[in-house]
Amino acid sequence: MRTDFQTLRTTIADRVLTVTMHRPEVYNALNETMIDELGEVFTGLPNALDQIRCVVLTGAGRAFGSGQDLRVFAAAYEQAEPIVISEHLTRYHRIVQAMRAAPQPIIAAINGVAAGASANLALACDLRIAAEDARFVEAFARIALVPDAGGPYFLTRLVGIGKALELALLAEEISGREAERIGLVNRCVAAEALASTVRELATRFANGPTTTYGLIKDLLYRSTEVDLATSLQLEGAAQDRAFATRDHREGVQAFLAKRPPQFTGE
Ligand code: T3D
Repeated sequence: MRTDFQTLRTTIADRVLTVTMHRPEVYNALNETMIDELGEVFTGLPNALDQIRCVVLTGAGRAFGSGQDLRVFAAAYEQAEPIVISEHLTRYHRIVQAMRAAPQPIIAAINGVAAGASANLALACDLRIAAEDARFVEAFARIALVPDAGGPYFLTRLVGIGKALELALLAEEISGREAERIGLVNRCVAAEALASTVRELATRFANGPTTTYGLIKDLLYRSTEVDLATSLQLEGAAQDRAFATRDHREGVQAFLAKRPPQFTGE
């Protein structure tokens, strides 16, 4: 995976890829380059399993991200050829679909404000850890847009339709603590503990059964969309595949030998 991105900083350490959205002067607003670079990183994950077994997505400076760069919109209104937003959105959809398809667990480390499409990219991650001073805002209605970038799908599933409507219609900020209380984030921690909390989780995932994690992700996400009978079929098919992994055998052998398992991700 290349590392010479214009709008991202990426590092790989101990099989954890950290992706930092890096336009701090505009709170990491998503311009075309950043959207496409994120798409490139996340679509590359299935082919990088030997190097990367967990991903952390975060923002540089004081924000996780402020959503779509609104100066790009303002410039687009002036163009003779109007942009078709649904076409533009497919570039966000590429990121969201790739996050969901990646076998590696993806953690959002929410270090500050997360607004609009940036908030919704955090929702598309598998786990969210927020700093106490993080803020979330489904900012879309403030500029008379509907939530996008996967927000309608993930927001309703994470907090339920009632809270999702409140967040989307009022477009008011909520704190990291409130986000934890309503289930929008998994954990809210003191700002100074964010990096160490995320590192601990990421290390755990990077040493875990990655193929099985991918099966778990796929099974649980798909189970939110299907009836019981279909979910039971899906779990059978997924368990056949998990049962055939090296890591499953290693897990059982380690249990019987009373030693910690050494998972390779296969
Ligand atoms: O197909 C498509 O692309 C459609 C997709 C749409 C997806 C969307 O994301 S729509 C929603 C877009 N985002 C917003 O509407 C949020 C706009 N920003 C804000 O409401 C606030 O900036 C924040 C709540 C995020 C943070 O507020 P605050 O008071 O802490 O900071 P600030 O002073 O407003 O912002 C700091 C700087 O970042 C400031 O620059 P300056 O004045 O110091 O030079 C501000 O202009 C800049 N900034 C913040 N958000 C954006 C931005 N610049 C460009 N685009 C932004 N979205």
